[in-house]
Amino acid sequence: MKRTLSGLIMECKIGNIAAQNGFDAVVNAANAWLRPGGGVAGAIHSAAGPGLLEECRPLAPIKPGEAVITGAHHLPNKFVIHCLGPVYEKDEFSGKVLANCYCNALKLAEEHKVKSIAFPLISTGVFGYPFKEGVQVAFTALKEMIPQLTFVRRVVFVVRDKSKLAVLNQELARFH
Ligand code: AR6
Repeated sequence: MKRTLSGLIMECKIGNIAAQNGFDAVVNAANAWLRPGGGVAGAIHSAAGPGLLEECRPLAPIKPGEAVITGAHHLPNKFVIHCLGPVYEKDEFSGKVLANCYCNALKLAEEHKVKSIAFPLISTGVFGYPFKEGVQVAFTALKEMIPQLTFVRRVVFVVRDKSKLAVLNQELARFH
C-alpha cells in the first residue's frame, strides 16, 4: 500500500531490507555493538560485507534510541542508518525510546540529504515488541517528524511476510 501525506510518500511492502534498490538509505535494527546478529542486522552485514563492520567498530557502542550513519558498502544504497531499539518491557520508557530511533534516523537522513529511506520494524523481532504496537510507534514518530522533513520524500516499511504486511497496511490506512 502507498499513501502520500504532506508530500511524503509512505509505502509498506514485503521484502528483504538488505535488498532495497532505489533507496538512498536503509535502516538497521542494530545491537549496541553494531555487529552482525540475527534478523535485520545479520542480513545487512552479510549483504554489505566486512567493510561495514570495520566502519561500525569505532562508532560503537550506541545506546537505546540512538542512531548512527555509515556507508552502505556492497548494499545497493548510499547509507546505512543503525538504530538500537529498546527491549520490550525491559528497557524503561520503551515506547519513547523506540520513537527516538525513528526520529533520530530521520534526522540523520535529513543531515545527509537522503531522499528515500527503507525501514524495518525496529524492536519487533528479537527485542520482543508486539508488532502492531511497534508499527503504531513508528507511524506516530514519522508523523511528528513530517514538518521537519525537507529532503526525505519517500519512506518504505519493509516486512518479511503477508500477515505483517496486513497489519502495516491496516495502520497505514488509519494514518492521517
Ligand atoms: N528484512 C526485513 N525485515 C526483517 C528482516 C529482513 N531481512 N529480517 C527480520 N526482519 P530484528 P530487533 C523483521 O530481530 O527486534 C538482532 O539480532 C523481523 O521479523 O532484526 O530490533 C540484533 O543483533 C522483525 O519484525 O530486530 C539485535 O541484537 C523486525 O524485522 C536484535 O536482534 C526486527 O527484527 C535487534 O532486535
